[in-house]
Amino acid sequence: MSELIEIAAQKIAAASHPVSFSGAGLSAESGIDTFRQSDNATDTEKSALWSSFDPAKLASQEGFSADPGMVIDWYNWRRKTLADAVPNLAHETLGRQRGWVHITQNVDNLLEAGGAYEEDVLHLHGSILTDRCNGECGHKEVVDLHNPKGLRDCPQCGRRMRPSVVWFGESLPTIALNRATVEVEKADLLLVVGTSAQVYPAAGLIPFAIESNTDVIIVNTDRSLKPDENIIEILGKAGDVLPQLFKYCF
Ligand code: BJW
Repeated sequence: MSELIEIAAQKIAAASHPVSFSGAGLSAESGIDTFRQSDNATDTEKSALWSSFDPAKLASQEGFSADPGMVIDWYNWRRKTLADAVPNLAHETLGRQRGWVHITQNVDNLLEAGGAYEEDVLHLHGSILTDRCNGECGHKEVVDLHNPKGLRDCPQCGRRMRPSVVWFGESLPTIALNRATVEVEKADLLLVVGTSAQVYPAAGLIPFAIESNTDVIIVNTDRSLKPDENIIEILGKAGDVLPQLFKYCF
C-alpha cells in the first residue's frame, strides 16, 4: 500500500490539471452520514442514511408529494448535524490546494470550509444550505442550519419550499455539470474520493476520464469500481490517506 501511495503522490505532485471528484465518504469523518452501506461496512457507514430510510420516499418529487413534512424533517435533521460539523483532514488537504477543481456530489459546504475557493467547487447535486421554491418562480432562501424552518409555502408564489438539492429523476444543474464535463476532459489526473459511483450522470465522469486515458486515483474505504489498469485504488479513510497523497504539495 505504501508503494501505491508513493506512486499516487508523485502523480498528484506532477499533475498540471488535477480534478477531484468526491462523494459522501469525504464527509464521513466529519460525522455526516453516507448514503449507501456496503457489505464490508465500516463503523461510519453502519449509520448510512438509507439503511434506515427509503431513498425513493425521501429524495424524489414523488416522495415529497406523498409526505412533504417527512422529507423536510429529514433534511432539517441532516442540517442540524451539518451545523455542528467541521471539515476533516481530507477537506482541509483538498481545500488548501490551488489550481485544483473540486467536483462534488456532496450537498454540504465542508470543502469550502476547509479552504477551497467557492468558484473551484462544483456541486453537482445542489446544496442543503439553501431552500428554493418547488415551482418555477425561482425564489430562494438561505437556511439557518441550527434552526431550519419547517414545511412552508413559497412567499412569492405559494408553492411549497424545498431544499435546493437534486432529487432522483431531476436534472443536475446545467452550468455545474457542463463545467465538470469540460474540466474532466481537460484533466490529466482525477482523484476520486469516497463515492460508491452508483448515481448517474455524476458517476459517468469516472469512465469518461478512464476512456480519455486520464490517470485516475481512487480513495475509498471499500472497493467501489472494477479494477482497471488506468486506476490506482487506495483503500483507506480519506482523512488518513489524503494527507499522505499530498505530501509533496505543501
Ligand atoms: C469512505 C469513507 C471514508 C465511507 N473515506 N471513503 C444511468 C443508469 C442507471 C440509472 C440512471 C442513469 N442515469 C440516470 C439514472 C437515474 C438516477 C440514478 O443514477 N440512479 C441510480 C441509483 C441507479 N439518477 C438520477 O435520477 C439523476 N437525475 C437524472 O439522471 O436525471 C435525468 C433527467 C433527464 C431529463 C430530464 C430530467 C431528468 C439525479 C441524481 C440525484 C442524486 N441525488 C442524491 C440526493 C441528493 C440530495 C440529498 O443529499 O439528499 O445525491 S442521491 C445520493 O447519492 C446523493 C449523493 O450525492 C449520491 C451519490 O452517493 P455517494 O456520494 O456516492 O455516497 P454513497 O453513500 O453511495 O457512497 C459513499 C462511499 O464512501 C462508499 O463507497 C464508502 O465505501 C465510502 N466511504 N466512508 C473514504 N471515511
